[in-house]
Amino acid sequence: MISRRILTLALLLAPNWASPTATSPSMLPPTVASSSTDIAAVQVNQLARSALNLALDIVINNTTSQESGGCTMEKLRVRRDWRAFSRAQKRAYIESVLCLTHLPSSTPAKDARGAKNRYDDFVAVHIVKSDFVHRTGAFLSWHRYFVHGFEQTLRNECGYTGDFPYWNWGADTEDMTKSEVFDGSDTSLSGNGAFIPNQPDISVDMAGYPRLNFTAGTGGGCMTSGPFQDYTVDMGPSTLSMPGGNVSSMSNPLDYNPRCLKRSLTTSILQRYANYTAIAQLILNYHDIWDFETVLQGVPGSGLGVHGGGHYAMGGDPGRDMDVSPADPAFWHHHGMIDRVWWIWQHLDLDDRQQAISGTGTFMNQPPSPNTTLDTMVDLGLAVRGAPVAMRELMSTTAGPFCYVYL
Ligand SMILES: [Cu+2]
Repeated sequence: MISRRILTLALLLAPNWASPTATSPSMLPPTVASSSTDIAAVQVNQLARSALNLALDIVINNTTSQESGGCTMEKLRVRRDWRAFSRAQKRAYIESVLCLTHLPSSTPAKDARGAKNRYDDFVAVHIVKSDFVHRTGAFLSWHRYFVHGFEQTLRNECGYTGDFPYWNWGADTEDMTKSEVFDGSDTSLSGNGAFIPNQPDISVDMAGYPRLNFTAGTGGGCMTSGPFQDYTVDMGPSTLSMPGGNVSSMSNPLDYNPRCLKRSLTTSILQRYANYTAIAQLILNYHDIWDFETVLQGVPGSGLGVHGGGHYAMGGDPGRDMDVSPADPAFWHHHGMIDRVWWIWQHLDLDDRQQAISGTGTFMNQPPSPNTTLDTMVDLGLAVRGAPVAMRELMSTTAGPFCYVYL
């Protein structure tokens, strides 16, 4: 029986589904990023389409299912732009995230006193691992595993059956408050925080590099609408950039410190760092994994990259807190897109890029530590119990523990 999923994918891939190798010149993916964001938007789509074709070829031609950890067309999941979700699909996703916040935590109080519910388990492990999974060789793959672990938990413990979403940054650079992710409607992840006037600029200090300064944004206070209005951030702050340049942190960020979720949507940051041209440039201009992941995370002292850009554009608390950032439910949408960009980049040259790793095991190699390799073991702590896995298992989205592609 041909599964409906294959059929759906076939329709999505038309017209070049029938003969993916007979690509006409106009269908060739671009090699130079356009400075026009409108054209760059089309380019990013073309690049994603070509990655999808390649990924599907691999899954379809994979006859021995062990080779790919059992990823077949029947099992393959498709991650989609939040804007392409129907209202009902958005509600189902939101309900499942809220469901996690109502399930008991599986983290013992001795490990994280502030982990009060199942959602918090993911925040706790991110706080604990933060210095080992940011600006390290494990950044991209650990977060791929982390997002997947969250997705599996939504499915296994909250009955979620829909697709996993991503936040397509480039679509929201006109006005973040109108974003389908952040517009405050009942199908969003809630909106802006209440406006706090006269806030000084945000000033980001990164390990002694020149500071980066940004406007404090259009909110700053507790969120005033949407499904997560009553949601509580339970841990942190840990590394929270405050207006005025200070960093706020608890002596133990795993302690219980319940407070509202604050946002300060800052379109100018998203526009500067995560517009379609920036996305296309990131994918097309950097051929080495070190360059790619450094630009993606922001070259220290010179920019935020798409990664920091997305987090700081959400703003507020924990949006500007590297360690506690998953406590904002939009974290998963943002990191879905981070993973998608990496996935597209990998598929431009799978031979050289699929298994490419660069970096050590500590944040900006402080303190110095050995290089991360394909044999380095990583885990998700108590959020998703299970044996640690080797980095090599996390490099393909259609092998190892994964079986998904992006539209
Ligand atoms: Cu992170």
